[in-house]
Amino acid sequence: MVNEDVRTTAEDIAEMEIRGAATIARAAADALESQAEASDAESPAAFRAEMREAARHLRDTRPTAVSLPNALRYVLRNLEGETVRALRASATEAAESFRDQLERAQDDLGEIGANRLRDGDVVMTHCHSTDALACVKAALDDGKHIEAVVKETRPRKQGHITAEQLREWGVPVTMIVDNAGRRYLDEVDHVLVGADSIAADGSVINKVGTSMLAVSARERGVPVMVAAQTLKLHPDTLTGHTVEIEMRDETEVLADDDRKRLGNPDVENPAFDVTPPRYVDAIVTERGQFPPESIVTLMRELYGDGTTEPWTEE
Ligand code: RI2
Repeated sequence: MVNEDVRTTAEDIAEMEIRGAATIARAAADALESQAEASDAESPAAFRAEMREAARHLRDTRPTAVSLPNALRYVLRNLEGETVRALRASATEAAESFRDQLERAQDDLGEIGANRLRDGDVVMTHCHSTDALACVKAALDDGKHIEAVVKETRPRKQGHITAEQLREWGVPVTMIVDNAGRRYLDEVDHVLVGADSIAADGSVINKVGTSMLAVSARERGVPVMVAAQTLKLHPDTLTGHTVEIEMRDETEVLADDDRKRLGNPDVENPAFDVTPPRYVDAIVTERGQFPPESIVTLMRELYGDGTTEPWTEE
């Protein structure tokens, strides 16, 4: 029942060929659209069941970035119609409007984040976040000179993607290993990171290593700015749930041969960690900038009724 595009997208998300919370969300909406378009369901009920199954398949890939279930929820909730044809059209429309909102949100967020960056500022980045880089891009478009210290971000080295993008925009980049982060904090004006999920208490769930960087930044007096569209707000945390931290394959940390040579130590590979709100200065969204402790008001406004799981079987 699950269409080939959905399978491929799910695999690509799991393997991180498609990565980054916003990009994952967009790919998930595209995949549901393609499921709808290819569907040969003979009744509205069968069509809806197919869409739910496709959503579950996508949902099961990576557990931490809430943009994925938020995207699936958006498309499934906007399915409307009494015929398969009408339902199919509503899926396409929902996916299109989701993509539009996503793009607009990132642009608006970038403008707001850019207001925090002054001409000549140096930012330190961790991992690769399109939301965070949207702030740098908007500052560059405003004519500001921005430089960057880019942490490589082990184990997947997503800092390389950040460095490449910044260099394309002409930003001077200094690449450092993660362990050099504290040393270089004296030379930067902002720590600028993205988020995979934001909890109701303002905790930021982002690439593992973010919390260590934020604690050091607080100690050094460097402000920590988190760029995160409202799609990253995690509605389940309004009702006391915690955000599941993805544990990835151990070979990302230590290749099998090396592990054997070291006497087969245990290896753990959490992809994300939790930065408590007291180490974060501002969460920048497309709806404005918020101190982390007050993000819950926005979350209630946008996702107050949002913990339903429309992909579960009826
Ligand atoms: P945007 C990434 O996770 C990083 O943790 C990054 O900060 C976050 O997604 C947000 O990315 P991964 O998918 O949505 O590389 O801002 O594990 O692009």
